[in-house]
Amino acid sequence: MTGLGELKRTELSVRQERAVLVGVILPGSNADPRDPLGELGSLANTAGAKVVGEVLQKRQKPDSGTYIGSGKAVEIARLAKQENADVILFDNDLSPGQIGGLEKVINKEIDSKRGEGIKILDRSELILDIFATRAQTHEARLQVELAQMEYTYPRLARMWGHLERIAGSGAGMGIGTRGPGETQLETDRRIVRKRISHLKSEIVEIQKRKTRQVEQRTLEHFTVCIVGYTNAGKSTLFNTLTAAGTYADNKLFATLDTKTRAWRLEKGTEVLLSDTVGFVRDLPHNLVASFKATLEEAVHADLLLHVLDVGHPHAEQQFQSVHEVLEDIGVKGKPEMLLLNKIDTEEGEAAYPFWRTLHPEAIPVSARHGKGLASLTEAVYQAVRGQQVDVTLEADIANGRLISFIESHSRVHDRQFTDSRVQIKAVMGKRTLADLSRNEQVEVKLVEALR
Ligand SMILES: Nc1nc2c(ncn2[C@@H]2O[C@H](COP(=O)(O)OP(=O)(O)OP(=O)(O)O)[C@@H](O)[C@H]2O)c(=O)[nH]1
Ligand SMILES: [Mg+2]
Repeated sequence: MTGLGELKRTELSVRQERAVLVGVILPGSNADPRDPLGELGSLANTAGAKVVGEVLQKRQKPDSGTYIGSGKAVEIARLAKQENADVILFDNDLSPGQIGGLEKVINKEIDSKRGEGIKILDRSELILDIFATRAQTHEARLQVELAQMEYTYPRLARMWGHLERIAGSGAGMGIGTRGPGETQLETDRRIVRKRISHLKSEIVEIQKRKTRQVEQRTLEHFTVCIVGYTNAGKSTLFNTLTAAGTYADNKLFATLDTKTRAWRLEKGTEVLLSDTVGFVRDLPHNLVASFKATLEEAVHADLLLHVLDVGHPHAEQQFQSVHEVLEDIGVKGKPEMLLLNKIDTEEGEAAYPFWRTLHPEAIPVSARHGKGLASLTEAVYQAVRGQQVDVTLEADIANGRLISFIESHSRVHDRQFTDSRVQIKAVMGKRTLADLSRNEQVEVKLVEALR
């Protein structure tokens, strides 16, 4: 992947750079009116950039050539020059044509002698760039690459178009007069198309395998999935509950791949707990599609734990965005517990009573300090308990494997021994019981099932 790989890295990634943020507020915009560029700023920091300036513009509708209008673009250019910025980040999604228009106006104004000129990225490209650096599993990497290629392809094509005109000028475009550059462009385009179709088929294979895995797990266990807006504290909660040591960091999108671990509620009652990627408003469309797979745990879960950073100034919007994304990926009407997180902070402490009046069942917690986790565990236990049965099993004493299976998969409250038999009274999950009854090698007698 010669030419393309380089283009991607040099043109479309954000590192330790100086960034100017730009937002255009249209009627009905989703941005927070009190702090319209706040989230873009967090995203920029997450990508490693330093914000050195901000420009806001209210418009009735986007300018077709430059989105923001060329007068305002000149203003952005002056600010960027004054602040010695490397990159301009737009909160709005731009068409390839608009990026081209902006580059022209801005770089002309800056009178760039720095070769390439200043980079311009939109919000989706920024999110994709962050995803690209955070992706940890093979699957996540493939998914991000695909989304990036699909989103970016028209833009690359535009760059190529530009080069093509240079290659073509003066030389004519007839057969036999192709410049060497042009051949390279055609090769690159073919590589992109081939790569996209290769990525798609590999992802389909991985997803099939994964769906089978998740379905299998769901059959055997009660599954609980943590969801929530990015940076809400999902991984911290996951770690505290399972002591698994997942990466938690004060950066957006610290977790990109779903992690699943056993979470022991009390002896004999264990559920599978999954941590997921953070949600964000206006997720790039390609990403919603490709991340549906990493959210498969949420699709199949018996219960969702929705973690909310309750003291966050945009908590309400984040709460809503999470439900929108869930709906996008086809999760509707699933049992959900709302966790009001970060109540140890001043903001959290001030905000959670308000949320409790709106959602009386919500559980205030501090994932970081382990507060409220006993109530959470109890509530989840009750949810699982609704799916459990009281049983009396009878088995041969000599069948040690079976007995230890029963003891490790249930809560035994009584044992009676008679000659060569043992009678066990226990509480266990319906699924475990179903498994036991189905297994022909198991000499188990179901004496009674109370529920
Ligand atoms: N004060 C306080 N901080 C918390 C609490 N829970 C999480 N945090 C902090 O919030 C930041 C984000 O936590 P994570 O657990 O990484 O959040 P996440 O929801 O997994 O984020 P993504 O994976 O990026 O979507 C970290 O700095 C945590 O230490 C809490 O209960 N109280
Ligand atoms: Mg996380």
